Amino acid sequence: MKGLWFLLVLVAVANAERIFAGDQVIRVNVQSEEQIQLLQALETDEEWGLDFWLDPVTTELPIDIRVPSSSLSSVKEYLNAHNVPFSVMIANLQELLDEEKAEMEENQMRERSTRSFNFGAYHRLETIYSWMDTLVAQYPELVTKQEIGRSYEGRPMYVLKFSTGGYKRPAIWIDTGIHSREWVSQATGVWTANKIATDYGSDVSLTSLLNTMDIYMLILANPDGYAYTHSNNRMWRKTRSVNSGSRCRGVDPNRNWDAGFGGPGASTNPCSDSYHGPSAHSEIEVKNVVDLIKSHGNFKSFISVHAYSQLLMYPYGYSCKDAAHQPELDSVGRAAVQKLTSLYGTRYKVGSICNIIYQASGGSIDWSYNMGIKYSFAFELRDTGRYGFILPSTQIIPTATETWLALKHIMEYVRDNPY
Ligand code: BHK
Ligand code: ZN
Repeated sequence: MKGLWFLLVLVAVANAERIFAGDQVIRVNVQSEEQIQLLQALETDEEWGLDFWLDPVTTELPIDIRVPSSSLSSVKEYLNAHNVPFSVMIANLQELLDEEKAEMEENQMRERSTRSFNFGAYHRLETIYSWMDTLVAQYPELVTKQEIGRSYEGRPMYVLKFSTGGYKRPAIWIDTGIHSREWVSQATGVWTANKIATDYGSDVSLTSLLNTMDIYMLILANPDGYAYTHSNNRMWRKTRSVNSGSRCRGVDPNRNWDAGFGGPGASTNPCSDSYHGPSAHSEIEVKNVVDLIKSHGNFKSFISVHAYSQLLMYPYGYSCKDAAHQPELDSVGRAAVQKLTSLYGTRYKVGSICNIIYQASGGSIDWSYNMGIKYSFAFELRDTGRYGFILPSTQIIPTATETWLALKHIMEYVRDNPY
């Protein structure tokens, strides 16, 4: 009898959703290299269990850290003792998460009773996958769904292909959600796919684009991670693969590409959120994309969408040297951001990954660029840290709408500048 109870409790604990009661997200404004090193020392400190939302790398950017409630006083004492200024961005993370969950559940009920899909809401994986079938059914002449492989845990990975015909036309790649907790990325992917389908035939420029080019969208680039953010841990970023010899799971799928793999700006520690994995393309989710891009062979643009910080970046991340096409990429990026900003005044920074955030090796757009896909870009969507990864769903449509202007600019430029 006792054994049975023990088992039940074990199962409950194993499947329990992580709560973040009393956790705070603090913003640290470091003022020197020494202070950065002080923070870096805490990155893999297991005792305090800090979760860096923005990494400690330069003095030019804020560092956002989720501090577990149990470590709050120690962390604040530590920062004060070293004269490191900080402010509290999110005073009680669980409160935000509870609101987010309640909103999702309310919306789910509404969607079920009205048989509709709300683009201004966050959705679970199953809902997004069944919405994809609706979109394909609505626009069968334009949209097809293609399984590019399975995730580590066996979930299908679906690409939406927008094509009006032809064989391997020059194509544009857009992936969202490679980091599972960056929810506005996947939500923007869903909105954007719908936008492309509905505007084809009425938006003259998009129509001309789709008459000569294809667009591929991978909305859930990290399906296991995404499912896990709903079921167990809202703050999960990596894949869910088992790391041999470690009790920590997952690889950072944006450190796993064969571009400066294992270099600076990636971790060798399987417990780190930027763990690069045992080898390049070890993650099946990354390998599936690599195989599709290689076998297709005619991608002209590769765009990867993250959140948050409001940045538009181009290669390189693994090196701080200028890419061969730096001036052109910079001017395309600046023009794209100008369009984005014109809608609601949202401000973006433009630059190479290494120059505007930090050196980061094994990133997807460095790989695509080195594969010869010149127009390789990465977005970091809203916001700049007020809500961070927990961006309220009221901001999904405004974020997607402004981002569309930038995406469209890049795509039109690619159409008008064949190479
Ligand atoms: C984006 C693209 C390529 C290399 C780095 C980045 C920054 C991104 C990351 O991989 O560390 C930051 C991030 O997830 C938050 O979206
Ligand atoms: Zn990311």
